[in-house]
Amino acid sequence: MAKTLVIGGSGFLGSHVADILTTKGHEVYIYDIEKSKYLSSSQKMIVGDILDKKLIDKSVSKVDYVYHFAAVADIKEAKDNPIESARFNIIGTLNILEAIKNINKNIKFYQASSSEMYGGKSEEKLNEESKFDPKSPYAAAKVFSHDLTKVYRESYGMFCASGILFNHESPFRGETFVTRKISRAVGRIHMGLQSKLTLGNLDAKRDWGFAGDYVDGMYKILDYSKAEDWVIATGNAHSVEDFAKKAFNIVDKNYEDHIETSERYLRPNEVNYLLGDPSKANDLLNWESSTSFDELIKLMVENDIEIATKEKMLLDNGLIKPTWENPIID
Ligand code: GDR
Repeated sequence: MAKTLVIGGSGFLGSHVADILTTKGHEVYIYDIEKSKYLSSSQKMIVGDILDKKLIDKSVSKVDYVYHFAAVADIKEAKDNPIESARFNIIGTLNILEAIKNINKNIKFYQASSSEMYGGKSEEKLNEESKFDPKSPYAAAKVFSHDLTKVYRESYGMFCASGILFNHESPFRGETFVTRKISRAVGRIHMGLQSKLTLGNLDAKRDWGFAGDYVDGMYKILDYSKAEDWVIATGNAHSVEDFAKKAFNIVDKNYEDHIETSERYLRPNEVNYLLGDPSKANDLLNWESSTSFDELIKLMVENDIEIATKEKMLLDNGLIKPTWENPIID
């Protein structure tokens, strides 16, 4: 049975990957600073810091595959705490690669690279050869880890692959990310629990796909005959405004009646436009994103209407207090 370590496996993407690997018959070890909320009975949990070299070594020595997601993934949080974030987002990767190099060079390694590395200045379709131009400490750290993955691949003949994921969303997305922030608000507005939603730059465009589809892409990346870099994206870009408009349409509301904008959510060095070209993964991995933009919005909004319905019931029964006029903080 294949043994796999998912570092950062309690997080959004890591827990999705841990799940699919478990269903594919892998023995899964989740490594994270906190216990996974989604831990299943067959998965093993290792609670530890990515900088704990001894524990990383011990954990790596048990497995055949390592997926590395541990990072401060919230771009604002990484900007506000750049030194703390760099510990995870830079040194963490180095710790894992060193462990694999020293313990067993046959272990296959997956690096979670990000479309943020491109910087998003132009409207070109971005592929594996496109130039990086990071705009935040988060993106700069991702470029470092991406390059390091290539260095270990080329210097030591290790199987080190990177998946350059464009924005990946699902009902499990954290509530501070814009798609979930919108779908949560739509659910609550629909149930009469809030009236306004405050956002930042409505013109920013992203290539948004369904995280469930992308997990399959990541699996295929380590299953491929060679370690390479891979863009995982839908090939379509939409604005934040498009997302909001469609999300409010689902509950027959006009987004313009509910959305306000505030400087508070604007980014100093904004990434305006990100559009991926997934041709290489389509052709060689036989992977493609199968959930459309409209389907993605629908599944997120429906999930959040269900959550808001439960909240309304608790409120009506006096079990929670109505403190949520504008509930999403950042
Ligand atoms: P992103 O995701 O930064 O692309 O990174 P996010 O959803 O935070 O922002 C997308 C775009 O929406 C604009 N925006 C807002 N963003 C937030 N969070 N809140 C708002 O109110 C708001 N209003 C407008 C942003 O300015 C931005 O342009 C995600 C993360 O998962 C990264 O870890 C990952 O690497 C990339 O996707 C791919």
